[in-house]
Amino acid sequence: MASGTALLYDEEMTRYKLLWVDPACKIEVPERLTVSWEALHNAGLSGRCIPLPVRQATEEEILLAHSQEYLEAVKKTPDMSLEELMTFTQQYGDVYFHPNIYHCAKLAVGASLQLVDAVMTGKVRNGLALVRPPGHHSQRSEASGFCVFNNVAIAALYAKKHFKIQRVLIVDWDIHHGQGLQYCFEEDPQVLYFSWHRYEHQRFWPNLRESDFDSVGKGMGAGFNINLPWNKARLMAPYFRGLLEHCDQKCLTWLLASLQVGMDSSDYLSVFFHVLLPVAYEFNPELILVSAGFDSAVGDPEGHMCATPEIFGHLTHLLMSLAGGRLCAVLEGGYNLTSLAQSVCQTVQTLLGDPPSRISGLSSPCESALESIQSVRAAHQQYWVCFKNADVSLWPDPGTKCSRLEGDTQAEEALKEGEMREIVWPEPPSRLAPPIRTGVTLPAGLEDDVLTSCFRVTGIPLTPNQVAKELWHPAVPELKDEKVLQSLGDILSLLKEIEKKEVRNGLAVVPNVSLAATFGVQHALTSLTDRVLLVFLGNEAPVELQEDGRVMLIQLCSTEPVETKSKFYVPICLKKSSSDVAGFLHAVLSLLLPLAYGYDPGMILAVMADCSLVGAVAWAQLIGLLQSFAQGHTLALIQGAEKEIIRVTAASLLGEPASTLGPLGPPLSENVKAVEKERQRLQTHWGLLQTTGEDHP
Ligand code: Q9C
Ligand code: ZN
Repeated sequence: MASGTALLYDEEMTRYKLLWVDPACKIEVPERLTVSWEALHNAGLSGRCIPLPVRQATEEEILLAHSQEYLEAVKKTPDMSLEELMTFTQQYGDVYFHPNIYHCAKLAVGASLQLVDAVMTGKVRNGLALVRPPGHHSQRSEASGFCVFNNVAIAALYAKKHFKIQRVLIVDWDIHHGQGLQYCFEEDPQVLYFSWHRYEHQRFWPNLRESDFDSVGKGMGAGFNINLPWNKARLMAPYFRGLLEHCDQKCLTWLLASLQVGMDSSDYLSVFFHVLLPVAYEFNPELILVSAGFDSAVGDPEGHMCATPEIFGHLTHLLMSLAGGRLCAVLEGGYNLTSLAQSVCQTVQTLLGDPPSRISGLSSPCESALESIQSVRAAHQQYWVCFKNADVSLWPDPGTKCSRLEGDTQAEEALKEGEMREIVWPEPPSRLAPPIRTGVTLPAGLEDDVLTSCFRVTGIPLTPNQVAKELWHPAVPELKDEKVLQSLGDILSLLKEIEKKEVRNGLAVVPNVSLAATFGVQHALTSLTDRVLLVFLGNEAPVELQEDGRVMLIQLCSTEPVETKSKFYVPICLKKSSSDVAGFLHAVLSLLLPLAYGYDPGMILAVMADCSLVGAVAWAQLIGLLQSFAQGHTLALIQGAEKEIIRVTAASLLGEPASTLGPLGPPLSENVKAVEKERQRLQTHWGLLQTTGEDHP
């Protein structure tokens, strides 16, 4: 299994800049690369990566995505005078040329290809290419939006050509629409392009009709182009103008600080849960390329969004469960140097395998985001079975648009300067990177190469009285069993190691999983955290839940559970779930992950009571995804000792990418219905479960 994170960077790519006055281009500066590189160095992250040399792309490689005429034209730029450069630049939109940009553009493509090579040959698991100029706006015969050659497009075509792969997923989380990527792949069913972008009903650059949700791809590529437009109007024009007129500077500053001007982490995660991830799992990519623009982070002068840099750690982590972990991130935009550097660090630290930070205070996506989610799901329901079973009868016709909100450009201009000075956000907390990651207590005789990389923890001897005290229950008959008592000592020992930060997560094979889970929850609540998420696969719910919210129980079972009104108890009854992998995945993506993000647990107990409920690969995927939460503090408890389950659980806890789920068929419709019923019951309590706007419940 490939391991290691590649980092590609060459100082040469800082050696070009804007040589004349152009307000549209002044934000694209060489410091974008130097601050990112220095931040990685200062955080001790670049030292943990595998440095790979950057090379120039060959002409043949550039011609994979560009025309000969365009290449010949760009080739002449190193010899142009300042005046000639300015004239050459003028034929394109929002881009500039410099005598050294051709050289840098060849390095940017070459770095992306070196990264693809290293990942596809298994030299590394994943990586990031820190490059300038960016690529996703550049087209076959056109430079655009600071981009000269389309780094990611060429990388995808190169991967298809040299490694004979048939499914590449491109995730473009830059705040602009990568129209160059869309044009390159819109007829290609082997490359799935996903982009979210600030759109504002075509008022935002590049102002293209084809950036809307109804551009789904063409011909054979229909369904393989997914656009998620962000349409929130930032200023409610008449209302805001009135306020401005009666406002002094101080009042204005306060007003701006309290205004939510863009999408936040809740909006981004909702799109991942309800649009991108379901399609991505169904597509089953062999490689993921990320057009990693960080102008979608807070503080950016282009994006004006509100998502904090920590979110990129999570977006990265959510994608790392796909394609066997083969992920290549290539820098695109990002113009607030502080926000950019922090976001780059968050991304790289997740690629390296450290658990993402906890994200607190997530709420619901905003109305406008919900409307876009709903629209794109409706537009794509004929192409993807994951959208097919949901009730779409109430969805708006994808052809109908909501009324265009009038922006007030004058007010916007007046505000820009002051606004950018005001945006502040807390520095991301330093993340946990314990030296040893997975503690195990296992029965003897279970030797395996995966398990040897775990840290063997010795159980703490317990008396029935000590256990009874912890459980607040004087007489538990099972405690007479020596093995049961010993397994509780194992759990106690693992939890203490986690508390000491000696290990991040743990695995125990236990004879009585219900008692073990109850004991684990109680102990975690006493000494580790005030919120435990218990993910329980089995028919007998183990703990008696209090309504105080200190425990959330998500139970996957095969028998009909009792009706509940609790927002902390989520029973999901799945029929034939071990064969209906698609149904299981639907439950995980549309219910479990949004709930867990909303709940923000400090500890996770993942309990496998009944191995017949779900296959080893699906379970391993779940364990991998759960590492997004609680700083990776997961305790996995398994009843019985099915060797394969133990092995894949340990591998996932160690951070190895789970095997892919393979091509997914349609989920059983009764399972989709069961999930939908719970989702609807809970969506008023847990906003990340929502998929539809208020007008279309
Ligand atoms: N207000 C990338 O992020 N428009 N390109 C600038 C200035 C062009 C962005 C308008 C933005 C291009 C890779
Ligand atoms: Zn951008």
